[in-house]
Amino acid sequence: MTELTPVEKIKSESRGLRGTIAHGLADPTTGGLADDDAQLVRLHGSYQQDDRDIREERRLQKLEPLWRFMVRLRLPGGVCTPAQWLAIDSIARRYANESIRLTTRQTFQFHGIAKGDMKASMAAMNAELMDTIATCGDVNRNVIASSNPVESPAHLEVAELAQRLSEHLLPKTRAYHEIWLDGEKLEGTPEVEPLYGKSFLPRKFKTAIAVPPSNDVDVLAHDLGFIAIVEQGRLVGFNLTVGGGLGATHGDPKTFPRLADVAGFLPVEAVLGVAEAVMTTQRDFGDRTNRKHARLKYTIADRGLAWFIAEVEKRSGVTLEPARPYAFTSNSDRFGWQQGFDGRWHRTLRVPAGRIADRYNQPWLTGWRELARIHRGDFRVTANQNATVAGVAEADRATIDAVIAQYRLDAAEHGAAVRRDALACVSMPTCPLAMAEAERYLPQLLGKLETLLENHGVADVPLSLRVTGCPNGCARPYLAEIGLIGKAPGRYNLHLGGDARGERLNVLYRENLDEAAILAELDVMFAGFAAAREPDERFGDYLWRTGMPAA
Ligand code: SRM
Ligand code: SF4
Repeated sequence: MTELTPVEKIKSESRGLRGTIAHGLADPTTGGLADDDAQLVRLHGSYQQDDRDIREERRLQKLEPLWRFMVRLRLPGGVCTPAQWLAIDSIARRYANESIRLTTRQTFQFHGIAKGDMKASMAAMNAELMDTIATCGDVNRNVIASSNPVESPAHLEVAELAQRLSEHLLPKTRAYHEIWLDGEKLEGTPEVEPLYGKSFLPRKFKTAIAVPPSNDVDVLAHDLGFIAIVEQGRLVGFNLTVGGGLGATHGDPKTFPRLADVAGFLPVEAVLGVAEAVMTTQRDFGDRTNRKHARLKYTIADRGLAWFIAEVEKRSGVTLEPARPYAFTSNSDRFGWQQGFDGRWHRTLRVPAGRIADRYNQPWLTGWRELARIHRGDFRVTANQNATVAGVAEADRATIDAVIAQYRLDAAEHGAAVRRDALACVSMPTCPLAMAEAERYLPQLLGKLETLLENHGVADVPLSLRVTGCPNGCARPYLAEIGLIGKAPGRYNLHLGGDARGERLNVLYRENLDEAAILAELDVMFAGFAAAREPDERFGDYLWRTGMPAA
């Protein structure tokens, strides 16, 4: 038998995710945690990182890496109140690196929190009823859902379901409260982890709910997904999707991005039971001997969809019906004011790469704080790294607009259309897995692409560009019309041909290109696109129609 991975031992011997984290937090001789605890702390929503910009300098000075923590909030459906936003702002200013990072899975990240400030940060989140439980690690992560707030009653139901699903699939250990919030220790009381057992899941597990025609959550990129079926204005159930996932390793064909399969239809009341069955099937059959082969997508690819569905039906007692018709039209966000079914207004604002900080001529951290001070609805974080000021009364729109104008919060919405849909993962300097820049490279790249697109007269055509610093795919680059996937500093693999609905993977076109080569390739293709484009045709569709250029 092949051996279990070391992470399996760490989880199963962790005493319900406690390990020696509490002890490590109190140890003033290092800014980090013991190796095993650094793994475990992920299941509490934090990653130990160091600043890679100064890693070498510190090594030469024989100093330990400058350990800091990235902390990710649990925010089902991306919903947060103004009071919560103000707490997030204050944590970012006081304990983190004075920025807030909106993620591709609808939540907030803080970067740069020192070990000594971790408990105070967690307490500040808890004071506003926020936690970070299970946002990282081998558990069901933050549940995401179509973020358009109250476009219809079905959207409201889905937002509420995201919350319930998240709660339902949470680990039950009290370790989080004990370690971070000085909660009472339940000495001697054996804890039962009904859904996870001692070893939790073989790998991360992600859940999303989409409400067609919007696929703003890229539901097919998730291990578990639900596509809302609305008939005669009523949410009647969901099409279940299983086995999506994007992470891959350069040069290892056994790893691959995979779109989820649509497995069948289920009524609303069956969702929690079926979700549990999908997750526990993966818990019991996922590969615990190889973390590169441990996601649900590989379990399904190896054993077959029919086997998987039969197992889920057996566990849940639910027989899936044939999938019902649905159609996605877009996986991007809609900017500008939108009116919901209840008459209230929603304003999604573009946040490039999800980073909200005060920069020269762009005081966005302060601007968003001012919005939170006056706003009487709620905020929604979108899975495209943007945020929505949601639930605004007609009478309040002018005040919101004034703050937006004062702090230039809409500055990123101007220029070529590609600026509005582009995504970039965090990458350098905090991500330990980054091979190339992403977030910090995006502004420069967009400027150059914009010039090319303008030269060819197609700058107004929507275009999805997604850049990541490595093949793990955190900005879902494999679904973009143009995906750039980091290979080495300044070099990327160029992927082409995603659609604009999150339903088609792109293909690797050229490897290891520098910027000049990328722009040269795209220049030729944009010229062809401009000349031969059919009405309303997107770049990715054009490439397929005209025969994808051979690599
Ligand atoms: Fe991710 C690991 C950031 C969404 C696939 N991801 C990481 C880590 C934690 C690096 C690490 O393991 O040490 C990155 C932290 C960087 C930093 O400094 O903040 C990181 N991932 C992110 C975020 C912040 C990217 C962003 O720019 O928004 C996203 C946080 C989402 C959230 O709120 O939970 C993020 N990651 C994704 C997505 C997109 C999605 O889920 O829709 C994917 C692809 C989908 C998927 O999971 O297949 C993704 N992240 C990965 C993987 C590859 C997993 C795999 O199956 O191979 C890793 C590496 C790993 O798990 O070993 C990873
Ligand atoms: Fe880091 Fe790679 Fe994810 Fe980017 S895609 S955040 S470089 S793990």
